[in-house]
Amino acid sequence: MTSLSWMKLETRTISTMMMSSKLDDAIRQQLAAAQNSVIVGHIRPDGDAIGSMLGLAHALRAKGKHVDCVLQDGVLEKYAFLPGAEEVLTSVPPNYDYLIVVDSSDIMRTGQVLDGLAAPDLVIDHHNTHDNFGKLEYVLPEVEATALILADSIPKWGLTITQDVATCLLTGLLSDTIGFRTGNTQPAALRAAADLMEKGADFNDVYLKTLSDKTLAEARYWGQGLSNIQQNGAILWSTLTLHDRIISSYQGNDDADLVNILSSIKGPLITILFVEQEGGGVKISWRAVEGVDVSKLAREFGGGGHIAAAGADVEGKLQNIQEDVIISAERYLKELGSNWVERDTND
Ligand SMILES: [Mn+2]
Repeated sequence: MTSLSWMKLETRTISTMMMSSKLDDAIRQQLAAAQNSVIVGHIRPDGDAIGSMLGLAHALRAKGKHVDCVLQDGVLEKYAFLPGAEEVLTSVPPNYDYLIVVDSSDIMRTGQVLDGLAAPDLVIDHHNTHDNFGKLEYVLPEVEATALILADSIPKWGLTITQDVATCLLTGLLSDTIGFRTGNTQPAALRAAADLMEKGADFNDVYLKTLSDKTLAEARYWGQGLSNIQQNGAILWSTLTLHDRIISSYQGNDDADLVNILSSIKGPLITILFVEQEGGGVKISWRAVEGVDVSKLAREFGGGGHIAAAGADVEGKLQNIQEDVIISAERYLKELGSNWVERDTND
């Protein structure tokens, strides 16, 4: 395990170094020239997508720029407290001169809002399954959150971290690290959070609203998901059906972060959550312990993400998809198991 953590640190150092100052210069010039930007985040937006999008928007607006923010699914009620959340659009307005996409591993993650448009001018992301789709790509797969990349880069790009920027970026950072709980959390993330506090972000308020506060409907929806838990060997999974959503009066089409509760259950190597979607299809989330790479499994089903946390949207019937996904996880663990044995023998 020690060697794994060391490798992670190495990768991050190398990828950060590879992010050349030439690229930062190009972005600074382009942002300075742009007058009317659009920033797009991903479908079923989480705190990092919303916080990164709004944070960058506030930084550009502070320079007198016009910026529109676009999320196909809009902003969840829990993030309505963020400055600028009320102005988020659900489609791209005409006549923009600069298009930015944040926190999206591929163009499909943005939904249909970019259909028929030219490639984005700038893509900022941190997923290790990232597929390039922008004219400029600013991708650091080992950084904990897109918001953390921005906290680092906004000053380099000639912009200022105002109080509004700080509040939005801290939300993204706390959301993706689940309050600095994820295995990839590095000291720089904690330092960045301290800096954002000093720029005026209210840590306690952001923490409670992003990670702690629950509505009654969310609690009931969790209850459904918790009673649907199943386990087979090292794999634990649960399901949220459309029926679960209706009887708990939950309005979202996501898992209300139930996956974070499931992945806090000790024992399994892989945790999977299936969320049935309207019109057929299933949203799948994978979580893994250190040493297990679930982004590979998500890739098999057309999705992607991080080594320890990944997702996919799959068309088809819940039951069939569930069987296929669990079989694939079992097969992967079997392969991994034999590799571990081989490695031990070689050592
Ligand atoms: Mn993210």
